[in-house]
Amino acid sequence: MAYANFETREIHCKVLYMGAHGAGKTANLRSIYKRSTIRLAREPVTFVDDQASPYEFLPLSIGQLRDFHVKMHIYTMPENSLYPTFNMVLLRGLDGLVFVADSGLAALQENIDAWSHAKDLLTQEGYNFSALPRVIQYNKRDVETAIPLELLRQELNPHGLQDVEAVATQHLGTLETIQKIAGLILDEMGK
Ligand SMILES: Nc1nc2c(ncn2[C@@H]2O[C@H](COP(=O)(O)OP(=O)(O)O)[C@@H](O)[C@H]2O)c(=O)[nH]1
Ligand SMILES: [Mg+2]
Repeated sequence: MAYANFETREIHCKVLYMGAHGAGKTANLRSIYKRSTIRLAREPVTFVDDQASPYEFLPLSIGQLRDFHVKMHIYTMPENSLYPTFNMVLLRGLDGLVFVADSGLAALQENIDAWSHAKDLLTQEGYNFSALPRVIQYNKRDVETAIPLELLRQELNPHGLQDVEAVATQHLGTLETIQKIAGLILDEMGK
């Protein structure tokens, strides 16, 4: 849960990136790191689960809110992890969720399954899924087989959540995604 430390004048919040294997979670973290101006870490931290599906962490400063410095703790969770207890720990105290989808046609079913899996995991952990700040990112807009945006929206975003088009490997849409989720979280805190 987001918290404000009045002594250090910091607000901390926790965001998790989920999505099918290969959708671009790692590419997002790398891009955010590369494009962020205030760095809190030397690079994203990788927790190797197996080489192909790492968990990652990146602390990020996202600026000032009145006289508070807002810090975001960003994690990625690999799909199909062999460590359910690790997932449980990562899921504790979430303030927001970013779901990264691969826009390529061949990945559609995997995206749908991963999105439904994300919902199940969060619900099992006691979250009211529909009340949690969520942003959907349609990544890999550059691939030849990219599904038209409106169709992707129909499949993955019937409720009209905030969404962003991205090409993480070209740093397009990655910071915008963070800004959107941060905006939703801070709105929520303001309530
Ligand atoms: N063409 C293209 N490739 C991407 C994009 N984002 C990620 N990739 C590639 O897709 C593969 C899987 O990305 P990765 O970030 O490791 O996916 P993860 O499993 O969700 O962490 C890698 O080879 C990336 O370079 C993108 O926007 N466009
Ligand atoms: Mg990854």
